[in-house]
Amino acid sequence: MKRFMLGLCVLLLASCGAATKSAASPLTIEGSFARPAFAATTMMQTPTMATTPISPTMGGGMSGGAMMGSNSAAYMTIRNTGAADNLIAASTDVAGKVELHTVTADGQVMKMEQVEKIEVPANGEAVLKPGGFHIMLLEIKQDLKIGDTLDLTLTFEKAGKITVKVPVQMPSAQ
Ligand SMILES: [Cu+2]
Repeated sequence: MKRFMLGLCVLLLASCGAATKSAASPLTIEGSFARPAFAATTMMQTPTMATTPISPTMGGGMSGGAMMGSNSAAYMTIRNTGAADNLIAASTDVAGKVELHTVTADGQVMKMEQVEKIEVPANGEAVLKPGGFHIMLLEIKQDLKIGDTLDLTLTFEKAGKITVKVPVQMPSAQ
């Protein structure tokens, strides 16, 4: 009987497409923000055309799109009161592509590198900040102005999907 109830819960959760924060989740997202960015499409297309997906970018995207596009990055602190978890993906409507990145030092040169996951230690926290782990927002589809808010859905290995409202602002300190 208990097993049946559990299965039912899983089914109910799965049927709820855009999942928000579960009350039972041990994870809390604090101090999130994203850098301002400008969508190249607003300069290239009329507003009506911008809302119509006339040229969907596939996979890595077209080189022209990548050249014209603008990038942003989202930062936050993920607090965990439970067992170890991993941030494995993120998505948002305002970006064509979202990647998990870190910054590594190659001698004196700092460069960004894609990572498969960002660890959230048990009873600890993962800090995403400028110069370290971040969520890279590529192929920005609409202008991200200071004061705007974007919906960012984080996918965790154990906790599942959590959607957070991320304000657009300049990083206060490096
Ligand atoms: Cu990056």
